[in-house]
Amino acid sequence: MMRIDVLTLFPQIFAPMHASMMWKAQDHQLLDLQLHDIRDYTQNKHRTVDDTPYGGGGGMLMRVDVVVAAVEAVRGDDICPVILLSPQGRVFNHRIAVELSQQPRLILVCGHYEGIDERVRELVITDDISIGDYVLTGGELAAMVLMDAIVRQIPGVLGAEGGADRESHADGLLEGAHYTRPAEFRGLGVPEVLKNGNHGEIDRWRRLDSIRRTWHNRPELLRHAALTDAEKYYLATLAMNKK
Ligand code: 4G3
Repeated sequence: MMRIDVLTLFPQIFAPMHASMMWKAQDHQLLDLQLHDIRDYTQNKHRTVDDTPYGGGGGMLMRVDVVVAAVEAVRGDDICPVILLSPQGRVFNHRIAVELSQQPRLILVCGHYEGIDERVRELVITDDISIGDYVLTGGELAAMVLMDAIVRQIPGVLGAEGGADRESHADGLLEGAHYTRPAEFRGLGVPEVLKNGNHGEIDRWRRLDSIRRTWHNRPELLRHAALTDAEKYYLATLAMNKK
């Protein structure tokens, strides 16, 4: 069973983690999710967690003494990744999700205000991760994005929709088009190849459609994709036709 500890000033924001796939993972004892209120680790009577930055410039920063006390109390003597969600981190992706899903324990630290005293990183943070190039009011939504992507990689969490290895990004490409009934809707049909039952042909069509979509939406991903000669030829025809 994987354990995830989340340190936050707003444990209430994590209510969605008690529903859906995240709930199933906990109910099936594949995940032990523990929420911790950082404010419980303050020493002063006003329970202050933030202060003004040295050098001025406005805004508030999370205090090093409070955050380090919280992390150390939660971590105990364990050695495990302690991840800060921040816009300054390395950008999260599928590969990082798979790697982190193999850890027995993770600690996620959610910052608030304009950031966090740099000494928190020096003392207790092992990994600084961002979910993308934008700023949020806190790390909580980023932590939930991380947890969802990580937990769905744990064997047994996904049901029939499982096989997390044949989905978008698993092979470095985007997924192509999918269709279900009805066979015709507002004059739009379904590609004939998907209805003829020839699974070799279907697999080849899906692979090319995956390449087509990646070319249109995320061409930079194709630089690292392993393509056969036939697939490279198809890509070259896309590049010529601009279709
Ligand atoms: C730490 C994460 C936390 C430092 C957090 C701001 C965006 C992301 C915060 C800091 C965040 C992200 C809280 N905003 N892109 N805000 O993953 O400067």
